[in-house]
Amino acid sequence: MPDFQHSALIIVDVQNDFLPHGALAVPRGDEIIAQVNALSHLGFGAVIATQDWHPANHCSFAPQGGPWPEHCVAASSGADFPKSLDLSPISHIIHKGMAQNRDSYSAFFDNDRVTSTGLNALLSGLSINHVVICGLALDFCVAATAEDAMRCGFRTDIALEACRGINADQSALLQTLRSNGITLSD
Ligand code: VGL
Ligand code: ZN
Repeated sequence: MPDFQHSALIIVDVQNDFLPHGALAVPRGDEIIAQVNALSHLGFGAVIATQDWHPANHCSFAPQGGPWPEHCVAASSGADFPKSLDLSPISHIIHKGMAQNRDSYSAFFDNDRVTSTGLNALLSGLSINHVVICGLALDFCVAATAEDAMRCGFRTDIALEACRGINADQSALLQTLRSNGITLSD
């Protein structure tokens, strides 16, 4: 059992655009929502939810030369949490990817590895030393969040049953995460 008082749950990018029929749908992404809702009621000291929150002309979008279809435009319905996600246990919401000229996969830092979202200071201020991460997509924003959580000194678990990835084969990724000290639980 984790020491819940000093543990935070980080729910990464459970947003309509990453669910089936969304603009950047993660296969079977909807299957995690019941698991996420169960985790969020376990009594974590903080429950953080992130939202990918891009300006309309974000550099990650294909028309701007980026790798992704337009998704999660700030305050659009695609950026909303799905109705099935229980918002009541969520203590803090972190928006990321708001700068036009750089992306932010991680909940902690932009992809420049410099600009902070403030999550590290927020968790440290709450005496959190352990994080459990779940959400979408395992191979992008969940993995980047877990790697940064380790770098920031948190004991870091990924709740695999409450994650789905974009790529079909996650085995190399899981090996890398494990070798970086991240605990994969199910
Ligand atoms: C994500 C691609 C682009 C994610 C966000 O949440 O994993 N992936 N923006
Ligand atoms: Zn994005």
